[in-house]
Amino acid sequence: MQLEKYRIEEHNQSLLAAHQRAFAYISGETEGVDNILEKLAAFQVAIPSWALGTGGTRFGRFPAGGEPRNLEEKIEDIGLLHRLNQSSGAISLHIPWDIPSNPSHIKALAAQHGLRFDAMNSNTFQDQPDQALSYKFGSLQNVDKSVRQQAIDHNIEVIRHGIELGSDSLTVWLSDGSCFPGQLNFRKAFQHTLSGLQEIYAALPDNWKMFVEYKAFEPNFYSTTVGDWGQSLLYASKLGPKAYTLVDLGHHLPNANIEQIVALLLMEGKLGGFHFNDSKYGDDDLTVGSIKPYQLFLIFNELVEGMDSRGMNHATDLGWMIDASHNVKDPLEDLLQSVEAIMITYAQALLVDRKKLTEAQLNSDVVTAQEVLQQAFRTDVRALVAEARLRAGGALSPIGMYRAEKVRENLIKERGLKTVATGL
Ligand code: PSV
Ligand code: MN
Ligand code: MN
Repeated sequence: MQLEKYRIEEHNQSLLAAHQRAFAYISGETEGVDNILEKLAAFQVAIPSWALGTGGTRFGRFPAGGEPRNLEEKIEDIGLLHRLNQSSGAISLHIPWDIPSNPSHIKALAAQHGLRFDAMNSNTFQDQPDQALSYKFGSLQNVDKSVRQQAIDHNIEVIRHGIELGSDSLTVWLSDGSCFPGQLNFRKAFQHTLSGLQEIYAALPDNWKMFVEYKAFEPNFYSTTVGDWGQSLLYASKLGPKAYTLVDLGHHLPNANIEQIVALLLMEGKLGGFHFNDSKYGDDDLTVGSIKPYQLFLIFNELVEGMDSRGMNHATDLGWMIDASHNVKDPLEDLLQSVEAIMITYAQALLVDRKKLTEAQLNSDVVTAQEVLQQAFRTDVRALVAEARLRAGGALSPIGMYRAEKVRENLIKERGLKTVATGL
């Protein structure tokens, strides 16, 4: 399915007058609009290869058809998203769900769509059909040395695939842990995991980073061996300068102050990347910004402040990825909504009057501090985000255009109604 340039232009023409009115208003109210537009245009959010099919948990999956049947088609789908929003210029692969059998062809195809390869993800949380040993009782933490070795070898193989594709980071998420008290020795589980990570770390090329993703619970419900940011930071600190903590928004205990975690990890130079999603209860993996948009804003506020204070480049110095997937929406529309929510929130965080906020903090003026934050959060920045997209060649209304062009219907025609993409 192709989205021709002229079709995007026609679509934009039909919405241009209304957009220009809204943009004229917000740009009149905002200082440094060009700078904000440049930052928005540079900001790219990676799409995981496993989010392109209708998601499912361990419960039902209700695919609506036209799902990508292989990695090539996944790249085409992300290419479509990127064409519409100009902000999804990267793909993140999960191995072995998406093994690139012909890496140079895959790399070239991605480049044709303007996509680069973001972090590679290993998978030692499921047993694969041809796998010698089981991860039932964990992978890197396992009491059996040969299981640990199998998990180490897999991660090194993932790095190898990543090198071929031009990726420069590895995300390690381990489901290791225990379901019952007494099942494992916490200290030994930590030490085994650390020494496994050390071997994987040793296989990283010089320019690579390793992201250690934490998660409070699930699938283990008593303990998790990389359970929170403290444990992740402990591993990352012991591993060395190429290792960082990765924050997945859904991986905290309820009501955790994620923005404070972000601020401190940035301060320590140990924040590596992000998995965006939203949740009400646990690791719900719902559309970004659909449940707690103010929390997302407070997180972005810390990101902007912390990155600026360290002279970091917002677009390139951290890994940004969506990690969301569920079973009621068209996955491509869902991803467009998630990316839009991220861009809107980023724009709002760029609007925060930092000088005034610092003054309010120094005067312990709590009311003004709150006013400053909420002034930015309550500003309708959608025309700024749309203008950045327009200038980059994207569609003024990505979802509007997706529907008008009947993308899903066309994908069903091309690929069939009964296709199921790999993933959870
Ligand atoms: C685990 O819940 C996780 O967040 C990890 O990032 C996995 O790689 C991903 O989800 C798989 O869906
Ligand atoms: Mn994740
Ligand atoms: Mn998760």
